[in-house]
Amino acid sequence: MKHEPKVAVIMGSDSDFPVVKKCMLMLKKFGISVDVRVMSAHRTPDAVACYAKAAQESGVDVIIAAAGKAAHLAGVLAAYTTLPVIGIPMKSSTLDGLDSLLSVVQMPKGIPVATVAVDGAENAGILAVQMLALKYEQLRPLLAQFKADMAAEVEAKDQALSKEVAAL
Ligand code: RP5
Repeated sequence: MKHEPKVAVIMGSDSDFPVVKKCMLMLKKFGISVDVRVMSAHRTPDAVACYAKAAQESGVDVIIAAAGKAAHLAGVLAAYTTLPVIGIPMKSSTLDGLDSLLSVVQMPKGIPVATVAVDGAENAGILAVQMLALKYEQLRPLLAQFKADMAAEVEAKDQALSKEVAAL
């Protein structure tokens, strides 16, 4: 059976899903198969450990983990696997996500977590696709097109604004 690119997107709580959904949609845009799960480093630690240990064997290439507050999910997953782990620090209700950001990014040496911005769900998806493109060549032109589309959008906005300014 031909191996297809696969990403695990794990969140600490279903309350994270409205933000995490943007990551999932980004991955789907590139045709990536996504395993979306709720698991908590604190509330279901055994499930997190089991998932991380089995991930590579079950065809997962990259793990994305979103969590808020004392956000240990990405770090704990990374402790149990050699797959690359991308962490999304969630904007929390009390400290605006600074707590989550520091918990995800400040990993001790030896266990890295590639951390995106607070609530940076889309970038987590894009970064995962860029990692996958090292192995799955068919993703490379799609990433190039994605960048070209973004540039065209900015150029269109620049032209529209120039017209608006000229008319003042
Ligand atoms: C974290 O605590 C979750 O990732 C979430 O961001 C935060 C709040 O979780 P709930 O209390 O809404 O379940 O573990």
